[in-house]
Amino acid sequence: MKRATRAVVAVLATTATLSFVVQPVQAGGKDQTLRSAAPRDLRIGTAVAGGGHHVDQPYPDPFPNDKPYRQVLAKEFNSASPENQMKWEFIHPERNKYNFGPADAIVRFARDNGQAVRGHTLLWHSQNPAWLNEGTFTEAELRKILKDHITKVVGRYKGKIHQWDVANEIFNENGEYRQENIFIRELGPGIVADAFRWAHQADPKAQLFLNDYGVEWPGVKVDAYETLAKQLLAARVPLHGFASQAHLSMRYGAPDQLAGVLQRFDNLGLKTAITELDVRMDLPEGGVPTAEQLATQATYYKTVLDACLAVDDCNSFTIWGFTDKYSWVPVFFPSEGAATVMWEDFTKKPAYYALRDTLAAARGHGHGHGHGHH
Ligand code: 9MR
Repeated sequence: MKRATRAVVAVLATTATLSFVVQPVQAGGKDQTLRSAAPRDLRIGTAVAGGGHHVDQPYPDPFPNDKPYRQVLAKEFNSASPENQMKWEFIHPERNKYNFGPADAIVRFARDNGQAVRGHTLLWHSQNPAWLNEGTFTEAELRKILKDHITKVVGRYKGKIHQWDVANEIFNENGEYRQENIFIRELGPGIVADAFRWAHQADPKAQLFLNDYGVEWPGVKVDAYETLAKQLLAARVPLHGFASQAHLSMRYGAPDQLAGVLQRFDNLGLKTAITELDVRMDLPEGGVPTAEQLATQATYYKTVLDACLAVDDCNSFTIWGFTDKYSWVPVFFPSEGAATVMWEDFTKKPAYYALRDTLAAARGHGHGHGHGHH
């Protein structure tokens, strides 16, 4: 976030002009938004709701149907991450059939609203289609399936994706390669490097990331990523970044060592990012958080943002949904919730203001002269 480079001055000038056009509300005053308050070199993103857990909920598909939701999405954010719409089971439901419509719609919306897109994800153990999980393939076939998928999906959005989560959650809590990942299990861990190479061939400008949860504190999982990152870089594999998802629970402390973790990857020359931040809490009887809980939640959000702001090349900060209306949290953790920065009616919680004020202060203190975005 801090370094200035000549090469990006032109890019920044373009970005500045663009954001003036699409964003009449400038930094300062009560009309400030997250994106208008943010330093120019920091993308502020959200997951775009659809697919996954939403499919079983009693509401229409959020992104295409909820107009007020789309308005807040456009106004507050300058980065968008398809929550499920680019995952294998969604975008590649049958072996010879791709379903690009919903992802295309998000990419178009992002372009129309001056937003970057984070692609999610290409190599993961979860949310893979039955034809893949249950098929019987030779090693050569499986390898070709992965290569074709990456080539096709990344290639379709060439030039339109800022960052791709190429490899998602590839290590378990002990820092071992996850054997649930069909590609790693059947083809060996070397497939990770190939996934990065194929993604780079398909879109040479996209920044390619490793992405995981449980890396907010130092430990064996972070060590495993650091070792892998060094190996990949030594082998000249096109790896560009390391991301912390940051799915947090107030049952555990705030991640006060996160800046140090990100710095270890920054030291390797990698970009870093926060990709899926939310902060869940145990809901009291009646389901309404106390003022104290909301204040604590705000400090967790701020801790994570401060960590990103403290590290030079942390250029992308994404929350995993902005409204409790569509959060994955209560569906997966029944006694917990209220994890996002806005209530169901899009009114703002203390956590929203903590983010906005912290962004505005960072911008005021001369951030915004760091690396640009292509
Ligand atoms: O938010 C996503 C939800 O809609 C899906 O049902 C769920 C299924 O695994 O995945 C959620 O997103 C996950 C993300 O893709 C990877 N990191 C953890 C996220 C929360 O589970």
